Amino acid sequence: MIDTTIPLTDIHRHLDGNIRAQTILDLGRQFNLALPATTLETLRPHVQVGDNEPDLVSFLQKLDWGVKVLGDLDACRRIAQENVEDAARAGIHYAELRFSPGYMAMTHHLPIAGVVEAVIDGVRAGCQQHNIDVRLIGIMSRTFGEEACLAELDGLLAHRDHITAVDLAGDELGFPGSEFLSHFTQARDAGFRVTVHAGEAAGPESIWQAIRELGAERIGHGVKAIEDRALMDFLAEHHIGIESCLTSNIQTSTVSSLAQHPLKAFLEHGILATLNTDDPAVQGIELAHEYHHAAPAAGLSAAQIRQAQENGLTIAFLSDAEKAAIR
Ligand code: ES4
Ligand code: ZN
Repeated sequence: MIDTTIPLTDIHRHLDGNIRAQTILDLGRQFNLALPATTLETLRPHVQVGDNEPDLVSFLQKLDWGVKVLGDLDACRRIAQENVEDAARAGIHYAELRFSPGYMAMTHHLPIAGVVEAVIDGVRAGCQQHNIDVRLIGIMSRTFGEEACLAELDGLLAHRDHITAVDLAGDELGFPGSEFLSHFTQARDAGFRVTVHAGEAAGPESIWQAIRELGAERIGHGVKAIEDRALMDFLAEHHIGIESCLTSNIQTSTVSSLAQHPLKAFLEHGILATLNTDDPAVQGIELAHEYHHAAPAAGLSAAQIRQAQENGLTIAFLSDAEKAAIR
């Protein structure tokens, strides 16, 4: 159950993985694009996972139509604003919304710094209309290689004051973190906080790499930490939080069933693990589903679910004063 006395956070939520199906239709029409379908019902299988996907890369392909319809910067502003509205409607008090500006810019050759600015503007507009606090995390999409990630970092640095952290997402097996050392050195030097998708498709060594070489303060998914006892100890001791996304891990075939998910073991080990969505529209879920269905199915007790909720604020990329203000 969601504890109404604790602020509800979603600190692993992809803005570009959460574009409304109706908006994809609207923008497809506006920009005269040949979509694979023209009704909500027939579009759904193209933009939402149905059965579980065989792997992470297949899952990620479901995000493609959402960004292919981003024909101009206004479209980027619109989907950012709608994301804030949807998060607020989901009952979230504090969200960290992450996005890959290069991925959003790619199809229609938009300027990357312009995409970053449009997202910032859309989020600002959404926050003025809804009772929610939002911070932005800029993603470097490893799937498109080192050069593309450098271009993303440049676009994020152009709006440094409005971006809280950076992340590395995408194809973890094809593009190991070791290829992105200079990106993260530069990001940390600029004062960005750091979270990294690791231990989702690859093993525990990818999590060690993210911490030791990229400077990750939190880990996205981190599922494979369960295979390395010393890593579990390290995560607990050094307060490195884990952003768990239970349903996502089933849908990407990272974990075979919720009963097998390591989140309960992470919490029992004293790791600051949390409950989050990932790409809610693509997944066909919302945060309440993770609290009310996925977490109990993963064997979490009511007290452990409450602990995970509490951890969300503990590991949020906020100062102590900002956390106090949200309570
Ligand atoms: C991811 Cl872009 C994205 N969305 C969800 N899960 C992911 N894992 C790696 N990249
Ligand atoms: Zn993710």
